[in-house]
Amino acid sequence: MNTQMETTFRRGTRLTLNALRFFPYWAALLLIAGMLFKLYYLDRHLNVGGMNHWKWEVNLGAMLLATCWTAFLGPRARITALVVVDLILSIVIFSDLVYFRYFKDFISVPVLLQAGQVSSLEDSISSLIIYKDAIYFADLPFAILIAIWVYRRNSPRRNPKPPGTRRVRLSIRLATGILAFIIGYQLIAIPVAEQKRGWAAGLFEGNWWNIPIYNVTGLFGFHGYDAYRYAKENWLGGGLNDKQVQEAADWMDQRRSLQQQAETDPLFGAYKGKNVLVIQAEAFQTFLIDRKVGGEEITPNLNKLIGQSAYFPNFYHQTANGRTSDADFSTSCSLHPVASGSVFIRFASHEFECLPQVLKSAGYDATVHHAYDGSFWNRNNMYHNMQYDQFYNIKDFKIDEPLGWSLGDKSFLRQTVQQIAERGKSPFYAMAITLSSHHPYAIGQHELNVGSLDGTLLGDYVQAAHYVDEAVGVLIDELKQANLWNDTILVFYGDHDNSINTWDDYAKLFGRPVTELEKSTILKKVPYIVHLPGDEHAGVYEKAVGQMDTEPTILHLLGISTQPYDLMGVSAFSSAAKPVVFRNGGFTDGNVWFVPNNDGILGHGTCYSMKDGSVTDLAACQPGAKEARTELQMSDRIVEHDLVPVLKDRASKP
Ligand code: GP9
Ligand code: MN
Repeated sequence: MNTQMETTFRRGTRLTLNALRFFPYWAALLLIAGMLFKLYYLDRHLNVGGMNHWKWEVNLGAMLLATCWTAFLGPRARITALVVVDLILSIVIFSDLVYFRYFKDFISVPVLLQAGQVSSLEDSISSLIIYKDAIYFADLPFAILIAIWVYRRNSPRRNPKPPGTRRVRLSIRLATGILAFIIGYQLIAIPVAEQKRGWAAGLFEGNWWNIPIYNVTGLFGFHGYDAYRYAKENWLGGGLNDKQVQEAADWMDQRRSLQQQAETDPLFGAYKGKNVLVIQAEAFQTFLIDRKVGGEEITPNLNKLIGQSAYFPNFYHQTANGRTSDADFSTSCSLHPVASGSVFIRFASHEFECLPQVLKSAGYDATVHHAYDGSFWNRNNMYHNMQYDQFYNIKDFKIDEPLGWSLGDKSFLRQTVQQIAERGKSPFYAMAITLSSHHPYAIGQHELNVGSLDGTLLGDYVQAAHYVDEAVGVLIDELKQANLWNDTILVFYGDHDNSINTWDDYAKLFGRPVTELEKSTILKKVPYIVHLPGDEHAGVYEKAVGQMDTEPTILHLLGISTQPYDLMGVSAFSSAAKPVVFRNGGFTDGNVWFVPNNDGILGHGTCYSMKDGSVTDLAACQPGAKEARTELQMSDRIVEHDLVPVLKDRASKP
């Protein structure tokens, strides 16, 4: 019986192997099947809209395109190529996944251009990987074993010629490769064209967000499109036509008239000639303010400062995946960051009208201080372009308090005040960018009793924020000692969220569950504190404002008109209202809060009433959502196509 079974098994194996020789593309099919599973698994994990019914087709199409060329190769070269394709695509999926966990976006070509920064993110990266991710590489050992087996079977020594003459074999390879290419191309082109006729109309022109693009094209399709987009922008002359430039000019004129209202406000110019010190605090969020943990205030110094300042509890960050550099760009230059990568890296040579440049023309000394490598986020080049008089970077600081990524914020802020005082220039504009509270926040600070949050990311974050608050206390003391406190406008804001969305932990910290609306607002709210000399105009200002309103706010206080410039923000102190627009197309005007759906269709978004947090009729959000898209599009035109000098030129002509 046993021998009979063995004979049957052997015969079966021989037949299968012979069949495989007649159809030598089975390995490619195995790879395609494995990769489709990985893409499906990834999609479920990302949870950004689920598999729409076209996604299987576009993913299959992408895989046919990725493998069709291997049909032209002989058996050994083909199997090697397939293993390499498997490895590369698995790395692409895995890298996108890790990147997505932190940035909620995919890696694009501009992001790759800033990849030199990855070594600094090592601690963060390891905290973003989980053991289940091994699944993306689980097939590779088998792929290598199969490759060894194919190699052996096709060794010249054994020389088992595949069936058919050489000419027939070559024709079959050619026909298979071309057919796979045509089918693959159509499997992508037809669904994309179909969706562009429907909900995705304008998506590829607007480019406001990468997630809906992924939802149309699948992951590999997104990367293909992104490479094309980059090539078009940089090498294929994707310039704007006259009508598009005119639209941007008209839009800016409208915004300028809104800004002009601030100039009739009694506060306009009330602090003319005063110094300005702006503190951009790393990942510092509003929910920390006035909150206690273990009976102690997390931010006692900031709470005290708020009592003596103008405080904006409805201030929002407007960053995308350029993180710190995006916050810096939109506050300093009053435009939106770009949807992919960072303006600091992609467009550092373009012309903008940022605070240092504008204030220098009003006689200010302008410096920027950040205790980290000067090339990170391409700061050396961008700050030069922004016309700062000096950039104090890691080389200019004494590392007398090593903490986290570099120097602790206490020493950093102390030395920053010393640097300003040593320059002895007046008036001055200085910007200081803190770093101690950077993800993953484990800087060994344990002053607070965070209870059950001990050892969690949120627990470490709260401890780090408490340390930053102490550093603010040090800063205020130093400013007072240097006799600068009474002549300086101090602005403090957070650069972006902390990338923590473990809502159960937040519920523990708040002592109550987190509402759906809060899950969205918490991640966007960063504190905004403007301390004016003599504690003047202290109070809570409820107006909804965003980072890009900072430059006009400071110009307002100093009495410098925004009219000659192309800025998108409006002073936070002005009663002129405009919505705060987020990079993903969401917005708030203080009354409603719009969260776009991952498919990008306006009608699929969620509209919240901010009064009671309830979901309200989408009609209340739709006009604002359309305007938000236009605002993003106009900003992109100005930033990406270097329109500032063009608009200036037009304005100067009668
Ligand atoms: C490093 C700091 C961190 O210089 O700006 O940047 P981030 O990772 O928050 O964008
Ligand atoms: Mn940051």
